[in-house]
Amino acid sequence: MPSATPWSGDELERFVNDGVLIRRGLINGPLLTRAASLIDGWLRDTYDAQRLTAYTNRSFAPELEDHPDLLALYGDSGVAELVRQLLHPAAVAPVPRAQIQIRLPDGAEQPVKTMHVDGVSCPHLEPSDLRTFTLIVGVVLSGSATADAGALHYLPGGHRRMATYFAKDWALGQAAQAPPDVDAQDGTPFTAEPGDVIVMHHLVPHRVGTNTSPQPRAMAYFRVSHADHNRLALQALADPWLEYPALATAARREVL
Ligand SMILES: O=C(O)CCC(=O)C(=O)O
Repeated sequence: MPSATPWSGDELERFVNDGVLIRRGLINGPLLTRAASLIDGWLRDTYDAQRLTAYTNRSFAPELEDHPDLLALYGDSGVAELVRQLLHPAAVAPVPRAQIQIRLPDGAEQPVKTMHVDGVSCPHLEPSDLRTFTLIVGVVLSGSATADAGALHYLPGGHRRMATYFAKDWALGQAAQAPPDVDAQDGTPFTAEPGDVIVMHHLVPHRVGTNTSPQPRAMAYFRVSHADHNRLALQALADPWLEYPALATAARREVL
C-alpha cells in the first residue's frame, strides 16, 4: 500500500493558517485510472439528466458511493495516514463512502453553489439539520484545470471568520449559509490536474461555479470525522481546533 510523505512542519503551519493543504499528483497509476474510469462509465451509461439537481445537492453516482475503487482513493493511497496526522492523537472515524461531484460543461443548467460550509443550512435539508464533519479530502478525477472549468473555489483562512460567525451571529435553524462578507468573495480556485488532492478544514467556506470548458470536471470527496464528532459537532463550529488536539497548541501560538 503506498504511503505518503508526512506533512512537514511548514505544511502543518499552513493548515493552521489557511485551513487548506494541497498535494499535487499524490494519486496516480491504477488507483487513479480505476476510479476515473468507473465515474466516466457511470456518466456515460447510468447518468439520469432528470436527477441533476439531486446529484448536485448530494452526490453523483450514488450507487457507487462504497465502491472499493473509490474508497481506495482514501484508504490505499496514503491519504488516510495524512488525515490521521492532522487529527493526532484523536481517533478518526471510518470513512465508508465517497461523494462524487461533477461539474458538467456549460449548458447543463446545473445549480451553482455559493459560498458555504458543508452540512450547515444546506438548501436541500431542514435548516435545523446539522451534517457537519471535521475535514474534507477532495481528489481530482478529471478536468478542473482552470478557474472557470468548474474548479472548487475556497477561502484561505476562512475557518477563523466562520468560527467567529458561528460563535456570535449564528443560531441553529437559520437559513443563510454564510455571512454577507464571506458570500461576496470569489475565493481561490483549486486549479488542478487529475490525481491532485486537497485537504480542507470543515470550516473553510467554498463554492463552485459553472464549467465553461468542454470537459466534465469530476472530484471524489471524502468527509472525515473525529471519532467523537457527534458529541463535539456544535462546539466545533465555533472552535476550529477542538477536534485537532495537536494542532490546537500550534493554533494557540498563532493567536498569542
Ligand atoms: O463540486 C465541488 O467541487 C464542490 C461541491 C460542494 O461544495 C459541495 O458538494 O458541498
